[in-house]
This record gives sequence, structure tokens and C-alpha cells, in this order.
Amino acid sequence: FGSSASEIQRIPSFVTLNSDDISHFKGILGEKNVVLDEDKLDFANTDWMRKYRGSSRLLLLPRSTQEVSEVLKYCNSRRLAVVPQGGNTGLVGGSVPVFDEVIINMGSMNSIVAFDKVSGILVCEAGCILENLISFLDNQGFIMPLDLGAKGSCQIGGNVSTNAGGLRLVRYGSLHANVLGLEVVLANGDVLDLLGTLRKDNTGYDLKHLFIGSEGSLGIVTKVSILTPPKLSSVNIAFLACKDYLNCQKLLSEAKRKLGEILSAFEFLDREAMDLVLSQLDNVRNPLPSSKHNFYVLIETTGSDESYDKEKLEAFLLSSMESGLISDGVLAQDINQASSFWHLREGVPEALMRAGAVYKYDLSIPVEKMYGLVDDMRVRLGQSAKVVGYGHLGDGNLHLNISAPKYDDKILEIIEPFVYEWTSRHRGSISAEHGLGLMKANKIFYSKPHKAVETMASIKKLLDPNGILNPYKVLPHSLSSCT
Ligand code: FAD
Ligand code: 2HG
Ligand code: ZN
Repeated sequence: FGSSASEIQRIPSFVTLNSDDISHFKGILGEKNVVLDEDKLDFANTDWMRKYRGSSRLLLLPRSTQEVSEVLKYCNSRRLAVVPQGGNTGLVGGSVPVFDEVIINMGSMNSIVAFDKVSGILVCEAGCILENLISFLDNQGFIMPLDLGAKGSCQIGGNVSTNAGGLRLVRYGSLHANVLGLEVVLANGDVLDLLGTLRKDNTGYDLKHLFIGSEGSLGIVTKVSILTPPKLSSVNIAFLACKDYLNCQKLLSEAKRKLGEILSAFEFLDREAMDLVLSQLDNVRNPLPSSKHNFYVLIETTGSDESYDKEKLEAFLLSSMESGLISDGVLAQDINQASSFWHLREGVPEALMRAGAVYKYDLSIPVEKMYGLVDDMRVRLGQSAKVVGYGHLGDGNLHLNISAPKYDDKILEIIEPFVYEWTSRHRGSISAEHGLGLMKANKIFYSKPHKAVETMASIKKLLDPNGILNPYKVLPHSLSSCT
């Protein structure tokens, strides 16, 4: 277990669910959208890593903004705490209850509202699964500005609420840049219509940004308006090997300079990450099997001119080979090979899950210092656990994972608080893209000054005075439990 319910007290001002509440919800949502079934509840109570587990007795499935509004209004008046839930793929224990909070899953709100083929602006409901949006847009000749390994389950509302980064951020920027508008239901049931579809709108405070990355603690996102880039015809993917981390770093600088506008992903895996994927997943093979390499880099380019893009990438690869930055490499020859390269990179979280217990840290660290943490952690842990480093090198985002046969407090004591202190000392962030959730709510001060956290708590108090929305998450418990 990570940061867990055992370290926290249930907030006493929250009431416990009774049969009148259940009847009331049935009146709003209809019998079949009020779920009491134990198996379904077990699934919704348990996170993707099976590390965080709540004990909610109720799962609600609203189908419209109006229903979300009525549900929240009632919960607020009764002081019933709730957890907004999307695809439940979050990695910080934010998407499941800590105690008996009512789960509001957005999966039934999954319609596309509008798509403007001229501007590329998509408006959809929050429960749309990312992969479905990707397929929809593909048919229209567009792409989503974000992509991640959990695309088959995660929802756009969850992506927005976590400000998910993913595999293409290096090219298209974060959701703060691409989300044009949101519809949000506040804790008291009020509907905040911020669903603009304009690139430019400087009329007062841009409130949507408060909800992007707020992890369900300020409101429930019900609709999203997002700018989508056109699908370009030429995509190339190279899988490369580097002998050391310094070469990966230099390769990144070179790629930014020489590939420039066509660079669309720059990901890395260390040898331990690659070994884990190869040993744990089926139907995978190392595209560079001739020798064991210390680091692997996946570079993707996306552009509009096939021969120009290929020439540019090949020239870059050749010069990087000649200068010794790359020790081996292969360019995908067809779409199957391209997706097999992506499968290796996107498969790391699943491989880690299969290997046993995993301690996950998602860190922003200046690129030149980043891998020092992995080295230091290996020294500290010795043979007691495997230390795996991989992630979005192009964004300065390290995924440090520590894999052990089973959870052990002694291992945790070696890792924490060292990992947070190290990150803070190097002016990094203790959450690059996954959020704080339950896992890191109490660690926020490693990355934010007291005054900033107090301001966040004031905003929370203003928007959710009774603290019913995703309690125990995001903000430190000392500031958030006094409702
Ligand atoms: P959930 O997990 O259900 O919820 C996440 C948080 O958002 C919770 O706090 C929840 O309360 C809140 N929430 C969900 N929906 C709403 C809503 N409609 N309104 C208000 N609050 C809401 N993350 C990355 O950033 N980059 C990656 O590359 C990446 N890769 C991943 C790969 C795998 C295999 C897995 C399992 C996870 C990965 N993640 C990644 C983490 C996760 O997928 C993202 O955080 C994702 O955005 C969560 O979406 P979700 O719909 O599953 O949300
Ligand atoms: C990824 O980039 C996800 O694959 C998961 O953000 C990261 O497993 C992790 O630590
Ligand atoms: Zn990631």
C-alpha cells in the first residue's frame, strides 16, 4: 500500500449513506444507473494498480449534465462525499474512494456533441473514451493532441481533470494549451458553462484552467471543447540505442534542433525497462537484439511531406550514428513495425504490474540531472528491488519505478522521503503528469510554497465549501479536513 486510508481519519462531518439516499438517487437516475452490485462496486472501488481500495457502497452513472447537477446538489445538501471517476486508470489513488465516498462514474456521458472540420474543434461529453475520440477524428482527417498508453479505457474528462501529458506533449503542448472550453458542475449543483470554442478570449479570469488538473476536487467536468490538429500524411518512427544517458540527452538536443517542427515524440527506456517488457509481455521482441544496450530511444516524426520528412530523419540518424550518439537503430518499415515499437514503450506500466509490487514516481527533473536519481536509487536499494527508469525525455519527465516481489515498508523507507527531497533539491516537480491524488496530497510542499497551497485551499473552500468533492486528495490533509 502507498499513502493509505490507515494514515487518515474519515472526515466526521460526512454522513453515511442510507436507504432514503438510494431511493432519491433512483428517482434522479433511474433504477439501473444506481449500482449496488458487489462485483461492479469492487471494480470501481479498486484502482488500476490494485494498490488503492475504497469501500463505497454506491456507484452512480449519470447520463446528462442535468443529472450530475441534481446528484451533486443532493450530495452537498446531505454532506455525502463523492469521488468523480472516469476510466479509473489514474496512477495516484485519486479515482477511487478512500472510505465510503459515493462514486460518480462519467462513462455513460459518451457522446460527441459537435465537430468543426474547418477549425478542428471537437466538443464532446466527458465520458468519451480517448481511443474512441482518436478513431472518430481519424475518420475526419484529424488527431487528438494527446495520446497515452491507457487510451483504451481513460476518458477525456479524466484526461482533463489530471491534465494528462502522454506521448505527444513534446509536439502539441499540454491540455492547458489545447482545451478551449469546459462545462463543469460545481459541488452545489450549479452548472458552470465555460464551453467556449474560441482560440482567443481574454474576458476576465480564465476559469477553465482551474479545473484542468484539479483531479475532481473542484467540480465534475461534463463537457470538453478541444482543439485537434489535422492528421498529417507522413509519420516515421525510429527505435534507437544509446550507450549511456549522456548520449540520450545529447540526442534530444540534436533532435530538437535538426528535426525541429516534425518531431512528435521523444521517449526513452533504460535497459531494465526493456528487459521487463521483454520478460513480462507476450508477442514482443527487441528490434535491436544484436547486443544489450543500456538505453533505448523512440523518436517519432510527423509531417506533411513524405520524401522531405524521411530525408530529414535519415540525415539526422546518419549524423547521430557517425558522431557516436546512437550505437544502433532501426526505422519502422510499415505500420505494423511502427506499432510494435510503440507497444514496447507503452507496455512498460503493464509489464511492471505483472512483475509484482511497484512503487511509482512521476517526476519532472531538468534533463541533464534526471538519470542521476535512478543511479542514486540503485545504490540505495542494492539487490532489494529493481529500479526502472523511462519516460517522456522530450518533456523532462522521468517515470521512476521500483519493482519488488511484494510491498515492504522497509523498501518504502529507503525510497521516501529521499525521492521527494532529491527532486525538490534539483528544482523538479514531484508530479509531472499523473497528479497528486491520495498518494502525494501530503507531499505537495516539496513542489509548492506554503502561500500557494494556502491559496489553493481557499479556492477549494470557495468552490466546495463542504469539501464533498474527492476528499483526502490533492491538498494536504491538514488543510483540507477542517470542513
Ligand atoms: P480516472 O483515473 O478515473 O480519474 C483520475 C482523476 O480525475 C481522479 O482524481 C478523478 O476523481 C478525476 N476525474 C475523472 N473524471 C473526471 C471528471 N469527468 N470530472 C472531474 N474529475 C474527474 N497519464 C499521463 O499523464 N501520461 C501518460 O502517458 C499516461 N500513461 C498511462 C498508461 C497506463 C497504462 C496507465 C494505466 C495510466 C497512464 N496514465 C498516464 C495515467 C492515467 O491514464 C491518466 O491520468 C488519465 O488521464 C486518467 O483518466 P481516467 O479517465 O482513467 O481518470
Ligand atoms: C507512461 O508514460 C505512463 O507510460 C505510466 O505515464 C508511467 O508507469 C509509469 O510510471
Ligand atoms: Zn507518462
